[in-house]
Amino acid sequence: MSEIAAWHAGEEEYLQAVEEVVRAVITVEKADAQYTAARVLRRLAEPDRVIAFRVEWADDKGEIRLNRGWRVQHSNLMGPYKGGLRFHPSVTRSILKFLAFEQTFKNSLTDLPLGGGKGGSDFDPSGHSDAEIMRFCQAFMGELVRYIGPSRDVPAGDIGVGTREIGYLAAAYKRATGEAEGAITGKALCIGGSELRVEATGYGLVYFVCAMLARAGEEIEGKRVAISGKGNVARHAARKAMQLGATVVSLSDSSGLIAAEDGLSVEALDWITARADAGQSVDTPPKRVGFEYLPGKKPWQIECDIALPCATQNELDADDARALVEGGCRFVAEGANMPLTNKAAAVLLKAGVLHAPGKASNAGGVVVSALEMRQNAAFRSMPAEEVDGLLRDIMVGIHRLICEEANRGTAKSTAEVDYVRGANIAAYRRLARAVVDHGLI
Ligand code: NDP
Ligand code: 2IT
Repeated sequence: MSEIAAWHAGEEEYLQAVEEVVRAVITVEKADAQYTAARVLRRLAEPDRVIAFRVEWADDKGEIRLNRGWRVQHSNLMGPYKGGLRFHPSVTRSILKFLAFEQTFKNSLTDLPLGGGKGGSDFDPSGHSDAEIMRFCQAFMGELVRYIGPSRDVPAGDIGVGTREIGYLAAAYKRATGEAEGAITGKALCIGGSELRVEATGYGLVYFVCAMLARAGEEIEGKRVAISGKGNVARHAARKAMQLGATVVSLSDSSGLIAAEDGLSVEALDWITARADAGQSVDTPPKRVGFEYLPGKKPWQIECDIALPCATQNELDADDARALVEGGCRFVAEGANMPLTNKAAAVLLKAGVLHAPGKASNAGGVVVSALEMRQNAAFRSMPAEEVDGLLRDIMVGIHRLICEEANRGTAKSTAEVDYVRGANIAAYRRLARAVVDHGLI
């Protein structure tokens, strides 16, 4: 780690993500002469390349604005670079490097032919007109286009990049290349998107949780589920959990907590969705929707059986983890990427709370992105039921793979799976094999 820390000095999020993997897999690498000789971990800790560029665009008054853009192409060992684009003022090179690194491990768990990448900008879409967002997307793609393509690098959405932004980005790609094929996923259905891509991450997260519960001899019906965030992932996780009979006790956003001790209603979720889609705040709910908005608060003090952090990195710290344990929470599955600090993860492990890392439990989004690529390449679209069935099977398959890995060579009881360790080792084994098979790249 010391050489890695020196090479990536000051990039805290990146080092945090790499350290978690190194801690889990170092003994596996050291036990294998081929992997040790190939320096697999050291090589995986260096992205293939980090592309940085200036994005200039004009606002509605004609004034020139500048933002920074990046694409981190982490690894194409398993297939084209694949991963989302994030537009948020907090975006830095370190954050995109950690996300690209995680994506490489996540994508290898899916067993689909996908490498790992991530990109984005420090542009903040909130408060901008539609026309400004479109001009920004056109300018961003004006640079990105030279680095991507269907068998090279296929971006998608993430925080601040949804179906609207993907449409503008896809159009700019078409205009610049003259190619109509899909070099970006998350497109609206009418322009070559897939059924259920919007819902995929949240639904896949709940399918993964159902597999965790089934292994422990339990089911989701009747469970209390605390969720953070009110974006794409959070809302669809809430929707699926409610459909399956769970009580969703919270959502949240960057300003506060949506608390519903007796359970969020479908009407409340619809209201939140409509407000969020219109860029309006949810801090003054009408009485009929039946939830409270508590500024500055987080969901983890509310008693729950299952916690699903679905907002952003490091949103859940050691104190929050202790509050969850005290409130009776027994399952945590990450919808966001790296939402737990390392200390929070240690608290859960010590307390015996089953904790699924995002690289496993939030893989549903990239899985349906891969199905979108498959449909684009085949000039054929799949019905929603077929996509849903494949999504469910792949999430259950990732769960099975991790449990097999976590229990390899141990006599642990079925309830005691270390999902973090299992996911990291299972992903590492696939990547290590590919590193060795490629020789020097
Ligand atoms: P959205 O932009 O739709 O929603 C993001 C949500 O997180 C919003 O509620 C936002 O609050 C909140 N949030 C963002 N940044 C912060 C912050 N710094 N502090 C507190 N809250 C914050 O994004 P997604 O739902 O798509 O993404 C959420 C998480 O899921 C991210 O970690 C992303 O990487 C991960 N993910 C997304 C996938 C996808 O397919 N979209 C796939 C796999 C993982 P506010 O409403 O106030 O802006
Ligand atoms: O973090 C993620 O997995 C995503 N934002 C989705 C990536 C994708 O290519 O669909």
